[in-house]
Amino acid sequence: MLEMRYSSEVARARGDGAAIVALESTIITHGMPYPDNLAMARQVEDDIRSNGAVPATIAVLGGVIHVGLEPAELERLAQTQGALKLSRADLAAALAMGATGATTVAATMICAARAGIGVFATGGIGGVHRGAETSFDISADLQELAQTAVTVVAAGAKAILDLPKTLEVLETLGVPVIAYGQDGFPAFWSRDSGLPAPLRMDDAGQIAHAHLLRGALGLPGGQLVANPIPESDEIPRKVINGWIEQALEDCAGVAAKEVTPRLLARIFELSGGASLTANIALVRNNAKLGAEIARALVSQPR
Ligand code: PSU
Repeated sequence: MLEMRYSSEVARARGDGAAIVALESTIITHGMPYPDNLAMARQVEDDIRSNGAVPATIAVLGGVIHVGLEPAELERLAQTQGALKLSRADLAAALAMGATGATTVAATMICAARAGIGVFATGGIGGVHRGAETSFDISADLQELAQTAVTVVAAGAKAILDLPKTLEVLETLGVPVIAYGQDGFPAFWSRDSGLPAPLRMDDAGQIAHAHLLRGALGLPGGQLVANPIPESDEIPRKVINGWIEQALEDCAGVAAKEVTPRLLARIFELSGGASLTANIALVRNNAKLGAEIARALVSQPR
């Protein structure tokens, strides 16, 4: 009843037991403008290949979950105007309706887990929005991390969010938040948020081992690996914070699924494109670490 279509590259990798890294598609359709989004998506796939793993970009095309997109499918999706943004709540309905849409972190985790893929690389997860105490706007990504066993590599949570509250909710949900190679929790465009990360690991093998041990313990849910943006690509916190404040002001009144894409687009304008350059650099950096973790995962004894 549930059809999952695999790209030829991913089908081969599954047959061979090779390392696979899942990638989301909302970042392509809602996170970046065309044609930068297409260039980024191709580049990130190549980064995974050159680090010894196979990329599986996940999306829903014509009511079918695709795990891995053929080059022409990726090109078409990157140009699709008004593609749906599919999260946990929308996925089954979109399949039933034969819709085409991009998967968020939450929906990508669900599809990756179904396909037996344990590692997923993205830019930044969704989280608790500023003012959530009145708007109740909390991304479904957090609940997903609590229940679906996929290790997600991100540059922390997007700095447009309320980061202390995001960390609190992750703690409540029992989600391990592991900073990679530093003590602080990264803030997407900047290396440090000023907040300590609950856990730190410096080794991809250890992260893969912890992923398997959670399974052995019977714990549901995944891990958030918070990988700081490379130093040469970061935007200082003071600088990005000015643009974030302005964007929040300009986007007042925007609600629900629209909030994150609208804020990202406004910060892109205010920064003269600098936020996009940093965003692409951090996703590529996460893809590289994702490939290392995926390789460690397939080589560890179960
Ligand atoms: N990472 C990026 N850009 C993005 C996203 C992640 O660099 O646009 C997307 C992811 O799909 C994530 C979503 O799930 O933003 C968060 O949306 P919301 O806050 O509405 O849950």
